[in-house]
Amino acid sequence: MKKILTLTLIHQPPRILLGMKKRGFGAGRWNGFGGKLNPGEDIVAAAKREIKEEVGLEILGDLKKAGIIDFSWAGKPDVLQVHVFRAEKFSGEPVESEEMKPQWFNVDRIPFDKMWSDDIHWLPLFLAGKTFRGRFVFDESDNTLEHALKETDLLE
Ligand code: 8OG
Repeated sequence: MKKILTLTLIHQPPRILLGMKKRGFGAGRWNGFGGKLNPGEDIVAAAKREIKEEVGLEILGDLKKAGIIDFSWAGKPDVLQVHVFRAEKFSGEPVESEEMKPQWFNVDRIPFDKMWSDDIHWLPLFLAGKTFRGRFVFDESDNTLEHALKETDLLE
């Protein structure tokens, strides 16, 4: 079964806003903001809702699609399809929520050792303003066993 999720990173060079996930899936890792779609909700609306819920920010202007990545675990049929968005402008101040503790990082000091193991592969493309399509397979400890990643202009 394929599940669609959103992931938005707020990038204001030379800084990027990440959140420490405090509970649930991916707890203990720095990440962008996002989650599952509500029934009937479109992907961009879901991405904006999650940013508001998790870090209290209203995105100004368009969310730009940066990439689509399929994640799966070896031997398991389920696929998480994560739609990655970039945002630049927002109104409000980042606030800590039940789910996330936000912090700005300089792009030279991204805490990859406390992030999902795939991020070190695709985040450089994101930071360079590229669009990409990727596929990662993890082991049971979420280490990347295999991956494919390419720059592409064509994102659905
Ligand atoms: O609703 P929930 O908090 O479970 O959503 C999970 C969030 O984590 C969602 O924004 C998508 C994101 N996410 C994954 N897998 C990975 C991954 O491997 N790397 C990164 N950076 N984010 C991920 O679900």
